[in-house]
Amino acid sequence: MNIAFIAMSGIRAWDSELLELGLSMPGFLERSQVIASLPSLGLLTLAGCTPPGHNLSYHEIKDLDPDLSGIQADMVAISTFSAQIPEAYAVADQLREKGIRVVMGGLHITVLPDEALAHCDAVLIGEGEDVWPQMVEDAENGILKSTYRTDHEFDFADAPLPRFDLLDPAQYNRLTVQTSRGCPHRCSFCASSILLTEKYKQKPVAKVLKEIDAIRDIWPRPFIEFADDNSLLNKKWWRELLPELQSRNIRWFTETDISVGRDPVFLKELFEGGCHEVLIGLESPLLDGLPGTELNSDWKCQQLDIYRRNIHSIQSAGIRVNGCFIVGLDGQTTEIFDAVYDFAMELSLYDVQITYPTAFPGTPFFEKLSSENRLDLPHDWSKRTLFDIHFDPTPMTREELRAGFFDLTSRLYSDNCTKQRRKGYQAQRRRRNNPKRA
Ligand code: B12
Ligand code: SF4
Repeated sequence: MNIAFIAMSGIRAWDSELLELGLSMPGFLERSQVIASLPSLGLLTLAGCTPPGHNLSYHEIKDLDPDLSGIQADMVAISTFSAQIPEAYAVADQLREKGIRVVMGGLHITVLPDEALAHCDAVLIGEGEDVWPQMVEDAENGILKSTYRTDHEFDFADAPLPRFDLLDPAQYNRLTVQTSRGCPHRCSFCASSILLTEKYKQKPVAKVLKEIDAIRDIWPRPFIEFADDNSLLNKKWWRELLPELQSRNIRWFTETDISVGRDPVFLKELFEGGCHEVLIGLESPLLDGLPGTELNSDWKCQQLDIYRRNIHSIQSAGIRVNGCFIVGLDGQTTEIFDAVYDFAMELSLYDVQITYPTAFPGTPFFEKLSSENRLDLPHDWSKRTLFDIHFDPTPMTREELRAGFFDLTSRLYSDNCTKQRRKGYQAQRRRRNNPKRA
């Protein structure tokens, strides 16, 4: 069969005033450009476990003609998150009208498979690796079922090599590798791979290196983004990987939690192993909004006291922190805007990300807002962008939240403020021990 993989590429946001503002903010624009051009690792992974004998092609939706004439396939696999789901369904409808079989999967479809089945021939609920080969075989034999479901945890020891060779590397400024899936925490709003797995599981180091080497075959000096929920928890595992990354001169970025700042020795090893930046969900610099955010043990509340110390340790070690704040959490008042601004400036956060709370389907946060009748109805999944308000906040009004968000955006991402934060970061590094990268 000819199988085409279609990724709903790009980032989404609908608030036109915010977009206009963002376009004049160097800091905002910079991050959007970096992240807008990442390929879908989910699809490349499926391509990697497709049984032999099929012709595979990978497409970003932004590169296809509106009539989808570039897609000549027997079957199309679409991966999408919530924000692009209406577009993805429109693409699926269009392809089916042409007589092409369409299958869908991913985080949104896993939660709402019946919604998707109105637009495609088959859905996959859960992790893809173990079930995808069966879906392909069934499609080939004309016995494709409508619903497939993973009934056990996928073992990362069997992880396939994603088909990076299907990409045109000139289209991307970084590529992703997944080292782990899941997270030991349970944040009420989290719609990441904790929706796919109960466990925190890691790929064998040798598999990760194989993926990195496959990327180096198409791109000699790549920048890697580890597409994990919470990467840096298992130091023993990283101590195996880091020297290998160092010897390959790999530069990388990842997402983790604030606990990484506790151990200066580990931070030094991370720096030497090519870690450039870590994205950390700080959520709030004030206690307001934090209680009840992490559902296992209110972990995020307990960490607030160490935010300053740990961020300072990480940045002093030469690793940039991208601090992420959610403004508009229940309990936050308009004080939150100045608090985030002051915190980012005081700590000289190299990068900052501010987003609205977002009710992704399948999350406890969604259930809470829904039971309190605070969500805009009917559900418009396209507003689940992190940058569009789609619920009634409390105690702030929507107007206060939006106005405060705009004001904070224009202050935080202004040229001056970005320069000042980055100058502060450089000073932190110099003051510590002036580390030089290998
Ligand atoms: C890398 C990343 C991106 C990249 C690349 C996106 C892409 N095209 O894949 C960039 C930076 C572009 C990005 C952008 C956005 N992202 Co993003 N991103 C991630 C991140 C960190 C990792 C995703 C990843 O690569 N996972 C690894 C792969 C292997 O897993 P997977 O995709 O789930 O695929 C597996 C299964 O789901 C399944 N599967 C997936 N697709 C399909 C399709 C078929 C047919 C089948 C059978 C199976 C299947 O099989 C795969 C193997 O098991 C996650 C956080 C996380 N840790 O999950 C957020 C995350 C996915 N992003 C999120 C969001 C909100 C966005 C944006 C909407 C933000 C915005 N305002 O625009 C945009 C839009 C994304 C887009 N255009 O697709 C949310 C999505 C939540 C949701 N339910 O919608 C997440 C979970 C983070 C969060 N804040 O909670 N993102
Ligand atoms: S720490 Fe991050 S990845 Fe883990 S559950 Fe919370 S939001 Fe999700």
